[in-house]
Amino acid sequence: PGSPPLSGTGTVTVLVDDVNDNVPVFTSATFHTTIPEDAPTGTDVLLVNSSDADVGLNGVISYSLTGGNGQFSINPATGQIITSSLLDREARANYQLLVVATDGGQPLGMSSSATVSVVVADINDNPPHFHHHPYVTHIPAFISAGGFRF
Ligand SMILES: [Ca+2]
Ligand SMILES: [Ca+2]
Ligand SMILES: [Ca+2]
Repeated sequence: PGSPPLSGTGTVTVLVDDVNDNVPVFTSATFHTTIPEDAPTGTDVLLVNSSDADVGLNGVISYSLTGGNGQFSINPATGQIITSSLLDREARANYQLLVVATDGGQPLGMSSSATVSVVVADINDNPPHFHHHPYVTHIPAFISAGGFRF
């Protein structure tokens, strides 16, 4: 004879501190896009996307952009690349941008990068011009102003 064993159920919650062990991952290592040379300043060029498996700040991504000669800028929070000035295909027809995604890990975030190749598409914005001017007009010097009659 003995007392029955006591049993019961309970819930134990284990809190796991997240460690910043995941680097932001872009959906692609390289992106390609085309934009017409007459695009106004502020035109959407491309939305780059990356994800980070960590939680909290360790998974919050901010974007920065280099290259592109100051012609492009990126929204640090969304990854949206826009034009920041007017383009001219006759001056430069393509750009290679480097986008870096950095998470908010402390003390140092982890980062990864992707390249964005931008082709500037031609718009017919230059009228044909003559290399030589075949028509040379002489206006006789003796005709005074107001001397023409139409
Ligand atoms: Ca991370
Ligand atoms: Ca042009
Ligand atoms: Ca053109």
